[in-house]
Amino acid sequence: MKHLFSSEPREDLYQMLTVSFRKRLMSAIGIGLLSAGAVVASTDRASAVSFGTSWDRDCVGGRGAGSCSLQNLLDSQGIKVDTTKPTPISLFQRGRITGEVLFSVASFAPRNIFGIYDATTGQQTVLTNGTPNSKNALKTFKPSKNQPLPTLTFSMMANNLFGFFLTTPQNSTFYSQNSLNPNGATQFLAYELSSSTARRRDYIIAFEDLLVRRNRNGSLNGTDADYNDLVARVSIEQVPEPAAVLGLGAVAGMAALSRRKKKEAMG
Ligand SMILES: [Ca+2]
Repeated sequence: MKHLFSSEPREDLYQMLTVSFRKRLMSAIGIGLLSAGAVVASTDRASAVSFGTSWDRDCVGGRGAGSCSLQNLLDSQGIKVDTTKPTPISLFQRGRITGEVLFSVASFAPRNIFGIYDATTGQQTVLTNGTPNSKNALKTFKPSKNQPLPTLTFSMMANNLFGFFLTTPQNSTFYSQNSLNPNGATQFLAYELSSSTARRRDYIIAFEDLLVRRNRNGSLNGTDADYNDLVARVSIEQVPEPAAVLGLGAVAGMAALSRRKKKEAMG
């Protein structure tokens, strides 16, 4: 077996799901519209993060819990990111999204549903479908010395401002916007990579799939907050606005018309 799981980008990967609007999602609309104007509540973005000790063991380069930390796993893949300093972004500009899941150290992995949601309408587009053993389902993938990298890639167009979501088998959906999560919990981290250009933004994104909450004494309650449960590399490339393309089309049409008129006049 060449890869633990392997999937070519396919049309059927991007199953469109229309979600019923719940209260929280309705507030997403307001927040989406606000952020379009570059005004976002600071609680909506993770600008700092407090990692817990991972419950996972024996990842690459070691045997203890530390070997499964997000930092160690990214380091092991040669990705230069300081995980203590996430990029404070929760919604992303429209564009062509390409990327790949890097790893998913989670028992929920085969049943987690990962995708994007339109910040304005709340409409979700699924990237990995959460059906165990299906071609587009994730599998638990723990990088270690002898395991090849998975190649679950995705490529799709986001026509509007969007965020990322993760729906778990516990029927929780976690959003890149903290304000949509229970108690405003931080379930999503983003790290912009130095390979970003003016036209293309590159990120590492990371989800924690158990609700991050704390006891009164500050200790974690029911979660390890290790953010290694679904980690992907994502690029978002700017593309011309549909209106601009239409505009160019109209200009070309006018030019053709005027050429034809000239020709008619001459002929
Ligand atoms: Ca976790």
